[in-house]
Amino acid sequence: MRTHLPSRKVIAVLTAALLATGVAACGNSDTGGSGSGDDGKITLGFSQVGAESGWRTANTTSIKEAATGAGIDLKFDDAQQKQENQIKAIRNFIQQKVDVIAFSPVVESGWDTVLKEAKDAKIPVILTDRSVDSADTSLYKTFLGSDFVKEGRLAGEWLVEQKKAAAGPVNIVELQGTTGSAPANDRKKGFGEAIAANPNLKIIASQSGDFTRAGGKQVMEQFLKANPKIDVLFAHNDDMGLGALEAITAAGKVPGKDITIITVDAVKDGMQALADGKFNFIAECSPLLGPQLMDLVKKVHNGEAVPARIETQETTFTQEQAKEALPNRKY
Ligand code: GYE
Repeated sequence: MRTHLPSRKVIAVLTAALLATGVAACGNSDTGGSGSGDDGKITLGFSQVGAESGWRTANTTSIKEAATGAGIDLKFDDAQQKQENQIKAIRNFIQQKVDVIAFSPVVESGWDTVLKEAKDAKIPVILTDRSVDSADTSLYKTFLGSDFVKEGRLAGEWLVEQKKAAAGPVNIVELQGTTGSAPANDRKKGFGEAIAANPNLKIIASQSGDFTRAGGKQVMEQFLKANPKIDVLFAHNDDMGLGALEAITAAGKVPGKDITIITVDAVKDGMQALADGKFNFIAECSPLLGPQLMDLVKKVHNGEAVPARIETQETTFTQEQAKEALPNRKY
């Protein structure tokens, strides 16, 4: 048997590899380092759902700007709409000993274990935008966000009023948000409860478009193929409604006229479609949660008591109201 001494070339390759790992570890400031201390700033680990919609983009901007404004050191992670990525990000934040963790849970279920880990590490958790269905509410300090059931109900009540004179069946198709997410579950519930007031109003098809334009377009194409008579579309967000517009136009129908379109969010593109007469009604959902979140971060970090639930203030828009509001719309 011959023993080999490492050649010069091998040593050079090994050194390069070591250097590369070293550089990567230093350069990865988003996931490395420790919590507060060095500069006295509060460190907030925030796990965002993804970048699936105009709402989400506005929400991310609001959070980043508010953190900078409040002098909070933000470690931001984008989970690309995957729960496993959010769990990983939260575990990273725990390891880094951040001061506070906030996140917008992509789905409602399956958080108890990781939330318990944060609690054991004595890191307070704030839920923003979406909630979890954990029975143990001591796993988080507060939930800041909208009342999604109410949004669905407002959308449904508007439709009931519009169609009160309808003599025959009104066929509704529903584009649901991400399966298992709080806004999809709750908007469906609120809308369904409201339209139960008129037995003529029937949901004939309901499917997830994952809160994206592409999803909305694709599912609407299927709806149109399978159902010759569609009177109403209820989309759980503007983006899916905007995607559906393309499918509706391609099928030779006039959105806003042949098909009444109701959405949720009221982001700029949605409001534009409403002002243009392509959408008929929007229930607002505000993404501007950043300033309130940073306030809460400071309070829980100081050990101050905070309300268990903080609800966002919202309204609704008709086509006329959208025309008025559009010039001043920030997102
Ligand atoms: O309506 C949708 C986004 O959780 C309220 O998520 C949020 C929803 C919003 O993708 O556009």
